Amino acid sequence: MKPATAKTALRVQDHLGPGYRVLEFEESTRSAADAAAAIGCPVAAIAKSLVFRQADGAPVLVIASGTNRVDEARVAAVLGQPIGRADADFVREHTGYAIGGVAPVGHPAPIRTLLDRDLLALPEIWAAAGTPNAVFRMTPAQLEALTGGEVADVAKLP
Ligand code: 5CA
Repeated sequence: MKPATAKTALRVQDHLGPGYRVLEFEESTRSAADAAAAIGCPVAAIAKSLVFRQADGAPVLVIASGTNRVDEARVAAVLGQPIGRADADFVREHTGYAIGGVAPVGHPAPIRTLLDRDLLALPEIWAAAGTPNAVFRMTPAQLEALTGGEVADVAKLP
């Protein structure tokens, strides 16, 4: 583990400023399970960034706890319109990042963002920072401030 060196991760570090530290791992942090294993944190503390496409074509970023599955019907209810999963090109076009590295900041244009209510109860969380082996740590309050996201009930019920 070392400070960020990849160009995209350094760009995320610039967006975040000196109050945050983007870390790069030798191991993959591409999935929530990978990231939790590399960091040594609970999978629930990984903030998964999932991009959906609204019926009107606009992107929506849902940031969910690593142990939750996103319930598309609940997301659609919040948005007031149906959604579908984004493909890799749509994700890159609207976030500037590849799947597995989608950071909650630094998108080419602002994206409506929903924050999984379950993340708010945790002392600290980790999110991707631009590449599939870069992450950074924040509190849930910091995630809210960084994204301007709306706290919502988006998780599939068990
Ligand atoms: N770096 C880790 C955690 S810090 C990370 O980015 N995890 S993630 O969960 O936010 O991003 C991977 C997510 O991308 C997966 O949860 C999955 O929902 C989504 N995904 C994976 N493959 C595809 C695909 N082919 N098309 C659309 N979404 C995908």
